Order: sequence, then C-alpha cells, then structure tokens
Amino acid sequence: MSRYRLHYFPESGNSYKLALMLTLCGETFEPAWTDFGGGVTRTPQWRATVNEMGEIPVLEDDGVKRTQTAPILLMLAERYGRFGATNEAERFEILRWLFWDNHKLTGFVATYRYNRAFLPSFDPAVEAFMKKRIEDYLGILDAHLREKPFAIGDRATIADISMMAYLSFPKHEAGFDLPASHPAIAAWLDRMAALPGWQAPYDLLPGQHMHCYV
Ligand SMILES: N[C@@H](CCC(=O)N[C@@H](CS)C(=O)NCC(=O)O)C(=O)O
Repeated sequence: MSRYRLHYFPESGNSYKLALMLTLCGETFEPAWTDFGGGVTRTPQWRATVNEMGEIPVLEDDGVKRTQTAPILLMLAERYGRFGATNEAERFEILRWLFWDNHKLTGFVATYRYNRAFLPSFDPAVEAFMKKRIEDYLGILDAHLREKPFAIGDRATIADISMMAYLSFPKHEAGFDLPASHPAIAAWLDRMAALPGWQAPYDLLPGQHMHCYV
C-alpha cells in the first residue's frame, strides 16, 4: 500500500504536477477522485475535513493532508533527492520559477482553460483579457527556453514539472497550438515527455471526466 493518497480530478493540472512528480520518483499513489465539477470542494464539510483552502489537489502523506503544489514539490524533491536544487543559486532559480508559475502561468492558463472548456459560457471580455496575458507569459517562457533546455539549466527540476503541467493537456482544451506558436516551449515539452517514466495527464489521473464544451 502506498504512503500517498491524492485527492484530484482528471482535468486538474495542479494534481498532475504531484502525480507526475511521484511517478517520476518511482512512487505510486492511491487515487481519490473528487467531484470538483459537482461542487464538493465548495462544501463546508469538505473544507472542514479535507482542505480549508477549498482546493484540489490534496496529497495525503502517511495520513497527513498536505496542500499547495509548490511546497509539496519542494518536499518531495528533498525526500527523493530528485528534481531539486544542488546549491543556493539553483534553489533560488527553482523558487523564482515556481512562484512565477503559480502566480502567472498556471494561475492564468488553468483559469482560462477551465472557463473555456469546462463551463458552458465564458465572458468574452474576460476571455480576451486572459488570452492577452497568457500570450505574454508564453512568450516569456518561450524566450527563456530558447536559451536553456530546462527552466534552471541543463536538467529537469520541479520548476519544469510545475510549469509544464497545464501545457500538457490536449490542445483543444486551452486552445493554444504551441508547436506552431511557441516552438521552444513545444521542444521543452518533448524533452520532459522523454524523461523515464513520464506519463500524460489523462493516463496518470483516471476516473470520470467533466463535460468538455470545446
Ligand atoms: N496554488 C494551488 C492552486 C490549486 C488550485 O487552484 N486548484 C484548483 C483545481 S486544479 C482549485 O481547486 N480551484 C478552486 C478555486 O479556485 O476555488 C496549488 O498549487 O495547489
């Protein structure tokens, strides 16, 4: 029996960050599918018993419920001696990209994709605003990856795992054709997919899917 139990839903890129990290580290996890689309995470009972922040994913680690992917990824990197920093400069760079990912890249791409693909309507003004911001972020990441094979240098780290997550789902969901628009990002995604043990999001996160409107 695994020490890990992951509360997730298949469309959740944040869940994929943890599922992928565990898998790349040779670990398994017990999947705990959550009815996110049905509103379970908004109920007072779920918030009182699973995550006070009302968010997926939650990783149970020997019974301890942990939330927020960035500190969890840092903890796992330390625990397995994989995909983490080897010195202070690398640690700073990993944190820099993790913060940027949580605030900007994942923050916007996840919300944009969710509204576009999994809700029946998307306010056109909000959609246009978010798309413009995302195009800026993708441009920033593409420029960075033209200079370096991975976020902080020559090897993959948890910063890459975090940033690649929402860019790894089928392209019709978020509506970006990265090989055509951002070739350095597409090449980096291919390098990540070549890591031993890598699996695509919907292969790692089983269970009932939400209705997709696009
Ligand atoms: N910073 C959080 C983000 C988690 C997050 O936003 N999860 C989404 C699902 S993938 C969620 O539960 N959203 C609920 C909401 O924003 O109310 C993390 O890294 O774990």
